[in-house]
Amino acid sequence: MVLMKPYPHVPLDFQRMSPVDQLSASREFLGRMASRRSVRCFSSEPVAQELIENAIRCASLAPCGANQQPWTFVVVKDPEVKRQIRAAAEAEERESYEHRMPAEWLEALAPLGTDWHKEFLEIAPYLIVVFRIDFGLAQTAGGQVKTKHYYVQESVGIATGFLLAALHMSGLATLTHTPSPMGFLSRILQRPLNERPFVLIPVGLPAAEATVPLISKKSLPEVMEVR
Ligand code: IYR
Repeated sequence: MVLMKPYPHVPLDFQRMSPVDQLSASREFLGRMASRRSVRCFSSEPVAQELIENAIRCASLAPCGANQQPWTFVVVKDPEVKRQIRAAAEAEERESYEHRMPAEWLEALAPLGTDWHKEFLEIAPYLIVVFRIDFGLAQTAGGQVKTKHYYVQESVGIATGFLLAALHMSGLATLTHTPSPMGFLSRILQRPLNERPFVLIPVGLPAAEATVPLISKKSLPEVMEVR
């Protein structure tokens, strides 16, 4: 086996903050993130593409296994492609809600009031489809060879968290949508065989009449333990 040479090391660029500034930055970020909600009712109003690009740049800075960056973010704005995605998602979701989802799952979802209709897939100005790259494809003299990727699920999950936070901090509404199964996204978006859809994120502004379910989140003592 041929080991790659180690990267050269450079000084860390780290801005030390005063404790006072740290606290205020931490509280401000918490305050902004606390208002994030999953939105299912979008306005078709356009939003600047740079907001989407900056959020994806932010997502692509996420820490990841062996720095392999095993993700592709496909941005869909073409109405015809959005129409195809909605039609395919609704066909799968209808089948799921009517035949595939067990009673226990339907019961867990009942308070959210979701069903197979997914108008938001056509109405939101952008859909970001996150793909995970399960393995690399390297060209060698002997042809194409697969290279192993590490912690793909964790890495793409972290990047998606960065993406959702960046979009929210830019004043945009999002939904983490996982129509199941999602294979139609690979076909419609013509992705290579080493990529699999991870999550479909409609992005835009909420409709003026948007409502959200009145849910609560667990308190700090419920989610944190200090020892
Ligand atoms: N994918 C379906 C069902 C669904 C599943 C979960 I878990 C949710 O948190 C919400 C919905 C749908 O999008 O309707």
